Amino acid sequence: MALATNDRTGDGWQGIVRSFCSRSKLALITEHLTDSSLASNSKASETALETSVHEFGRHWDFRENLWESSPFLEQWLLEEEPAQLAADLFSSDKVWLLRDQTYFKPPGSEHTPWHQDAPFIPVEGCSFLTLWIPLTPIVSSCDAPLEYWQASYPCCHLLDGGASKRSYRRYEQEWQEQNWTHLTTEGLLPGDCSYHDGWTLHGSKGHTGTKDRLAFVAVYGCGEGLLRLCPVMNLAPTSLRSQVQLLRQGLHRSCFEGLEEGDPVPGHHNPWIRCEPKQEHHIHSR
Ligand SMILES: O=C(O)CCC(=O)C(=O)O
Repeated sequence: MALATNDRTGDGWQGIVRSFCSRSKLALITEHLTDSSLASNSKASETALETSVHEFGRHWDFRENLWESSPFLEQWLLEEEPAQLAADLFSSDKVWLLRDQTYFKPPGSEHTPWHQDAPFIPVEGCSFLTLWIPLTPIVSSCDAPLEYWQASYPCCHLLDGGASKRSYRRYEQEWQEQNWTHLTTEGLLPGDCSYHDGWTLHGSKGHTGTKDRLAFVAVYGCGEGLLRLCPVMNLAPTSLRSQVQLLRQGLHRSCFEGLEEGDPVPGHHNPWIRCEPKQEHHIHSR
């Protein structure tokens, strides 16, 4: 396993790992994930979060917590390559699985608006790490690579929470003018992956390529914290506050069902990984 990139600037933390998983194994995972009988959440109906994502990304195949109905996926995410990478990046054995997600986008699909993951997770006191695992080659900018922007100084991004293409381009232009660092997952192949901490700004353009762009996402938490559904966000724009509230409620239902404000996290729905850290790649998020 070779770390090709490991960029830590003022805020956020991002990197790329080449060949973290063999192509043959990833092909099996892809076959499994694209099997139409694999349901999300082991629940019969769509979750609230899935509904809200579908309302925006009309063409996306967005499902979450597939591990709950698939022992094969559960083992991969808790014991094998992604789990080992999470243990290594956190340099910790106190790592648990928050969720998995599919971002399967057919040609013509909508962009993913710029966002940070941490404000949407209803937890205080834990660090979060997202592994973005492409199942199809990200050959060019047409294949909707995941993109990252990092300021060279620590700052809190109070984005307006808008999902329009105009807002996406406006931010991109602003950050370019301010000489922020821009990173892209263009060039990643199945078997490679990209990772970011909960405070890294990321998004992806609309998919203008000709083949489906399939990405699988696993989000891990580190340490123990508390369930926090309504954080104080006095300075944030109203649109961001409502988006945070909506998504925290969605995650409450899909990942922390039965827990109440202030309860300890991880709860009984959130499994610990079964790996010890082997390599030192420290991740420190807040
Ligand atoms: O693949 C995408 O377009 C979005 C993925 C994402 O937001 C994430 O990995 O946190």
